[in-house]
Formats: sequence, structure tokens, C-alpha cells
Amino acid sequence: STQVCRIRINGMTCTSCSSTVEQALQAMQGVQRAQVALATEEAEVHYDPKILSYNQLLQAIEDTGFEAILIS
Ligand code: 9UX
Repeated sequence: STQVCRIRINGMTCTSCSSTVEQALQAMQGVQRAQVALATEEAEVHYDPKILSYNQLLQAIEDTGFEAILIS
């Protein structure tokens, strides 16, 4: 199954920042698709809720050094 969530990410200032976050999300078991947009400071993540929860997505972003807030 697939769940889509949008996450606000604070603190990204360059494309290297957004790439770091995007790659961290894409490396997670259960993430099917992850896009991080620097301009809007948002991530859109397609994931399997049987494998992980959105809290784990937020935690993975925080682990890269940025603040993550669930939008939807
Ligand atoms: Mo470059 Mo983005 O050091 O923090 S990766 S500004």
C-alpha cells in the first residue's frame, strides 16, 4: 500500500542540503518515492505505512540536521 505525506523542512539553504535530505529519505526501507523541494521547503514522500510511520520520516529528516514538521 502507499501513503503520501508532505513535510515542511526548515533550515535548508542550498541544493546540497535538499539533496542530503532527499537521499536520506530515498534510502529508507519502505519509501517508494521522495522528492525534496528547496524552493518550497517541502518534501513529498510516498511510503508503505506497513513498513514505516511518518514519525520515522520526520526523525530521519531531523537526523540530517534540519527541522521537520508534518503538513499532511
Ligand atoms: Mo552547503 Mo546547505 O554547506 O547547508 S549543504 S548550505
